[in-house]
Amino acid sequence: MSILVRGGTVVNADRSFRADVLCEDGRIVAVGENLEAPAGAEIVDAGGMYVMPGGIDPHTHMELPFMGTVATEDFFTGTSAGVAGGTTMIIDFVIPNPQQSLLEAYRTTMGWAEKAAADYSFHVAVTWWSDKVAEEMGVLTRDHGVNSFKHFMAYKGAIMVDDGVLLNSFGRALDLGALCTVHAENGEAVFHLQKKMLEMGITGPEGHPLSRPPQVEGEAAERAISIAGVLGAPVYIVHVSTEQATEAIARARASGQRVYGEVLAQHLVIDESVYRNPDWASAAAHVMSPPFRAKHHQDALWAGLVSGQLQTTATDHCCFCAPQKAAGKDNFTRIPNGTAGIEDRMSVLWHNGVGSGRLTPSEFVRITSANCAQIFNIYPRKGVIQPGADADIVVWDAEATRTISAKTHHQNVDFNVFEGMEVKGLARHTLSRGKLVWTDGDLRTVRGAGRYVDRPCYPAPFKAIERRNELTRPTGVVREPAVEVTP
Ligand code: URQ
Ligand code: ZN
Ligand code: ZN
Repeated sequence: MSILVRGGTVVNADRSFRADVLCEDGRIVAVGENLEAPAGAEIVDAGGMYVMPGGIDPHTHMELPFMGTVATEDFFTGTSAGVAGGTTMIIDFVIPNPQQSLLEAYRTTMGWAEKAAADYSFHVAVTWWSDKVAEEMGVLTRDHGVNSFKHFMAYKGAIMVDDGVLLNSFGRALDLGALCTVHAENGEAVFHLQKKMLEMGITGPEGHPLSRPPQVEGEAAERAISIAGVLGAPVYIVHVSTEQATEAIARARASGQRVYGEVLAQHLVIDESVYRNPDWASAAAHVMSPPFRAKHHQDALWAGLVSGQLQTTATDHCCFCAPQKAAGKDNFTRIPNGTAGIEDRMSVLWHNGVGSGRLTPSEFVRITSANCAQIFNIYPRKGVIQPGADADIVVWDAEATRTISAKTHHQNVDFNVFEGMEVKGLARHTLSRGKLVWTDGDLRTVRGAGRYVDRPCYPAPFKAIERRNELTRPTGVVREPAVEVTP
């Protein structure tokens, strides 16, 4: 089955150039000018449009059981909404209950994901520690293509882990050549402030940001970076929402530490005023963690993306409808945390990034696809338009506009945090492994067509081997143990 994407401008992370793209059996087989269409090939007219690698969203939670309920978006509807917006792969999460086998949770979540319409992979969360957890991390990396492990420093009493677990898990991941990712909020501080808000009679959604001030994220980001630094382990901070965390990442990177930062499309354009909306349901619909912030944090996040201090964008797509959010009607701490974004991330970033002059089209590809593929070790299979890559392609119409609304989105949720935003730039056609799954507003996804994407562990350079040898000079000065980085 051949498909020829003709007449467009290919945009990769490194350059843009006029070329046709020929795909066969799910892969890109040729990129060049005036390509011949094989007999029977399907033709996609990309004239006057960009042809980019499909977006990769490294942070979603399809059908997540959380806070006493289950997210309404499942792997089929969520990946379908994704391709409608130009995203062709997700990295979702396996989140074991504390004391639950990681492998058992992995198998259960893999079962849910069989219905996916586009490709997917999983970060596996370490929510407790034992020799068994360490052993299963090894099995997951060796036999199941997992190269990233997630850690929640928030959600006390549920999935929060302490510094001891971080040290054990980061160290184990380093030995395995896997990357650790972190939800960086000080969960003890959140718990303390939540109690304080309720004691003060603040029970509405406005209490949510008050119980998670920016310092709560800044401190946790610093701590996660320090712990990783002690071990010489790389670390990836998810949903960075504050100036403080952005600066912590920038300082660490400037010192040569391998730290990555991820930004949600939502945090770039929505601010904390949403929590003061007199409409309770609307304010509650915006309850997610970390919360939306004062506008000046958005400037820091954009600066982080433009400067390269922050590398990826995501959505933390985690959907709860009004009746579910209403569980917190009298107590904001019971509002299920999460918002949607997978269908709108690419348009929101194009409109506010490229449309505003902050980003070039190539930089847009970097932060929506290529950087994620490289960090999670699936490049150049994903994240680039070149022969041999999977034919995950979005034909991007930079001149078309649309108004975002829950009334028209394909996401299985009754609220859209970007409601009413007019955006310029949208996915005109989307190919998932060479199949046209979205074209001119027609969604053609097939349940179960998505495939699990193995992500191999990293080579040695991530392993900083610290030699413990006390070196003394005649002056008796003890030098720092030499740190050897394997070639
Ligand atoms: O914290 C997360 O990333 C999950 C539980 C989704 N919810 C949220 O508010 N971000
Ligand atoms: Zn999180
Ligand atoms: Zn999340």
